[in-house]
Amino acid sequence: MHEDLSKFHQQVANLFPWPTTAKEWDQYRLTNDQVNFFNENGYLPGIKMINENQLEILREELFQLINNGRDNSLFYEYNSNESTDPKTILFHALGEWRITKGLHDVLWNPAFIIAASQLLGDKPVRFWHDQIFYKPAKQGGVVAWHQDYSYWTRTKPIAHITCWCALDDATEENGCLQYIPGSHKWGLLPKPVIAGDLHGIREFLSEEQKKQFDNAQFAPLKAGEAIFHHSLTLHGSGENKSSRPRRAFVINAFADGVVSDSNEPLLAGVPVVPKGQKMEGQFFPLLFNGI
Ligand SMILES: O=C(O)CCC(=O)C(=O)O
Repeated sequence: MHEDLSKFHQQVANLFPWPTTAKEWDQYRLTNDQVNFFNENGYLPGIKMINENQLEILREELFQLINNGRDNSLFYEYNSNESTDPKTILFHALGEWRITKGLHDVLWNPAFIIAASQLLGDKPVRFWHDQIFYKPAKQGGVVAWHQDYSYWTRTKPIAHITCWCALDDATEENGCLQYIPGSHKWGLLPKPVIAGDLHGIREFLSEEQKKQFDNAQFAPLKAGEAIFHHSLTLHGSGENKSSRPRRAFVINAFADGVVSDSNEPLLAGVPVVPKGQKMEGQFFPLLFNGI
């Protein structure tokens, strides 16, 4: 039985050096241009998050979880293959921060928490949950176009952000993320089957919105880089037909103050946060309260 690392609300392996002065924090700050790009387009690519050493540790942890994690009850969700297409594979799991030290410590990566706070409008950052997405070489499945918040309406108000972090170079060939710039201003859409038809969302879109797909942008990343997106930004990713895997972990967070909007457990195995009550406690730690 693994120790549940959700009890620890700071780094446990000190994978990421913690700044001690304001100047050290400043090196992680986004520029005004980057924040403006995010506000205009709903995403921000190319943020350096992880060095070579850290990458090696995280890839090894991922390997162990993908190969030996199935029976670990600390996962909120574990899908060896969530793809609805029998010819492809999409590994998708939630809750790895509770299990391995590196994937726990990524939540307290200064480069993540500073950027997340700025992109949330200079707010304190609270953790929602994490995810692993793994598309194996040659047969990696799609993630349908969607808005993250369409799966999260059990929490409110909308003040959520996603940080997708590449553990391999992510390219058009191996199924990197794609975005519709500005779609975070469209309002909330219905949710499609996440690992189903790539274009399932289209049945819910107006002709004008469908036209915006002509302007879809691929978001290739180098291993160790992250992309942030707003929780209403429409995004998805295609198959991995290349000879290389496409591995990534994701941190989902929100501005402190978000409350539960459900009397059901918000994540499998996590005690109920009654409707209207603030999200906090063991499973929803405050990651950053300003410097
Ligand atoms: O890894 C992918 O292709 C999809 C990730 C995603 O949808 C997300 O992080 O919100």
